[in-house]
Amino acid sequence: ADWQSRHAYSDIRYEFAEGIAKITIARPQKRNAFRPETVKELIDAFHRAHHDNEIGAIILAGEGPDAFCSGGDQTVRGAEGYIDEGGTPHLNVLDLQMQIRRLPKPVVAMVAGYAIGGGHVLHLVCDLSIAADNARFGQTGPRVGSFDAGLGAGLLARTIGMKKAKEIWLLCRQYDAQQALAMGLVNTVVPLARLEEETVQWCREMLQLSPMALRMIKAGFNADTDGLAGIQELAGNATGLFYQTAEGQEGRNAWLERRPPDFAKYRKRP
Ligand code: 2NE
Repeated sequence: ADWQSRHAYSDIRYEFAEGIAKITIARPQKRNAFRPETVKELIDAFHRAHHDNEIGAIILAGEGPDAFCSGGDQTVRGAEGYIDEGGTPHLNVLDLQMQIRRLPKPVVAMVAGYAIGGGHVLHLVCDLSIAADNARFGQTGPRVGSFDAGLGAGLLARTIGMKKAKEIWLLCRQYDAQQALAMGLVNTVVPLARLEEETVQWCREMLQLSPMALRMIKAGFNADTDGLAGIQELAGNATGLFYQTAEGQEGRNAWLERRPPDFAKYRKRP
């Protein structure tokens, strides 16, 4: 794809081509570990992609062949969390995880190299994961004094099953791309040289499909895991569809015209 930069950031790149946004964590010297500023920029970029009518699918990637993301930047981890340049501690990647789930467009993780720790959870929360043959997956929390007992645990268990999810967290091993494929942690594995081509092809296929149907089915997949907030997402989409009906518009019109609404003409569907 012919990527064009759409906004300049310091820690990430935000590019666009063919209705696809590509968001790339660009700290390869740290295996694309994120610091609070990185996450702040990612949240901003995902917000742009969310609200851009031209964009129908989003790729999340890491710069270079060595890593998708190695999680929180341990060099800025202070006594109270990951410290931003102003000295304030954060765990703002949890907001990013939920943002990806609530975003009503498919998000595809394009994984070359390591997806480790909080970086592993980032690929997990994406709707699809395309892995290069050099990809390696794992959690390190219990080794480095951290854990993600939210989506990092529960969504992992729902994705690959409870026993395997517990193994990943309780032993902190690494798994190669074929092992990840076998446990249903990624959708496909391709040679590193073909990673972007394959990922873009998956996005192109989704761009041929109904955006509303994709939006509804994504919300449906996430609804039970996200509880009432997940149902709210699904319900908000239903309200959006209802607004587009004559029946929904009759209520608005009646109010604007200062008359009682006439809903009698609408079918009481079985
Ligand atoms: C990712 C991994 C396995 C890569 O190993 P390797 O051997 O390919 O590279 P190396 O030499 O370890 O790393 C290259 C450079 O990147 C830095 C390293 O310190 C090294 O820097 P230099 O020595 O060249 O200056 N680097 C790598 N990962 C980093 C990180 N996370 N923070 C800061 N610098 C990093 C290997 O590097 C590794 O195991 N990395 C650590 C993975 C990790 O434990 N991440 C944190 C998990 S906790 C978390 O992410 C989290 C959470 O649990 C809950 C909420 C939010 C976040």
